[in-house]
Amino acid sequence: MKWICRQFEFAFPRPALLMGIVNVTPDSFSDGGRFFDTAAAVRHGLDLVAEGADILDVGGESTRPDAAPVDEAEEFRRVLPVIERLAGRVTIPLSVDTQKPAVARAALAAGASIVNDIAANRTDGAMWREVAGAHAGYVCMHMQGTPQTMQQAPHYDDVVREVDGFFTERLERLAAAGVASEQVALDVGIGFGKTLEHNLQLLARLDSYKKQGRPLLLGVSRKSFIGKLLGADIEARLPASLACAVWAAHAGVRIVRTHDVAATAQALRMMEALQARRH
Ligand code: YH5
Repeated sequence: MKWICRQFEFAFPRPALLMGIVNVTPDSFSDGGRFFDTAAAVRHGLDLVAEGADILDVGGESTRPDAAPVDEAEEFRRVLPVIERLAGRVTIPLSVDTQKPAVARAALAAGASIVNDIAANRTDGAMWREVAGAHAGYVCMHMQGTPQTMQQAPHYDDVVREVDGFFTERLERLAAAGVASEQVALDVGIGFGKTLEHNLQLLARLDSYKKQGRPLLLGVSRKSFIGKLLGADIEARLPASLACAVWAAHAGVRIVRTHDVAATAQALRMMEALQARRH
């Protein structure tokens, strides 16, 4: 199985890929200037590469439940300078975490190779045309509702089956839009329109998605469901985040999205050393 992201090509099986999270958020120190948040995000991205990241995921829009949407001009100002600067300084693929086709297009022009679409384009084909035209990688993530409404009353009859049906339908629509299946990674979207129980069921049954024949990406790092299950504050969720990463990679997840690249790499490399010795 291959994942093609423009000039980059990942061939599986291989050790799980680490996608390091680079959030570009307003700088609380500067008086309206944009310099410091750009510089801090770039520095953080370089640190994550030194920790062993295989991909950097750059995002300018908070997608936490209830977060206000960021307008397009603001998202451009946050994300583009960071992608431009990182593209000139790292050799690994850059991903842009955006729901907006215009932001994706500009990020691809600035050197990004992957579009991480948490909305998976529920509205129209514009995002998919950008991905098809650039031969970019595409992360197709499941979300019920929108970031503003998704946690109000998530409901599924069978969350594992419904997410599987979503993947099947989206892979068909993507193909029709000119996005080859080899460009696509799938993501169940932990925390996006899911209760604690839904998140746990998805994690418990990750092996259900192997038959889709596409690499699975998973983002659990520091998420609220860990706090709900275990009562841990956000800064104390690393141990459970690592447990989920190891569990997921053992179940076949190929790309782990994380804030904590070095710690996650250590946990995954240990699991993989043991996995390689099973017979
Ligand atoms: C994801 O799962 N998640 S942004 C709240 C937290 C901690 C972390 C309350 N983008 C994903 O990371 N893209 C995000 O603590 C993503 N998969 C993909 N593909 C949310 C996030 C977070 C939210």
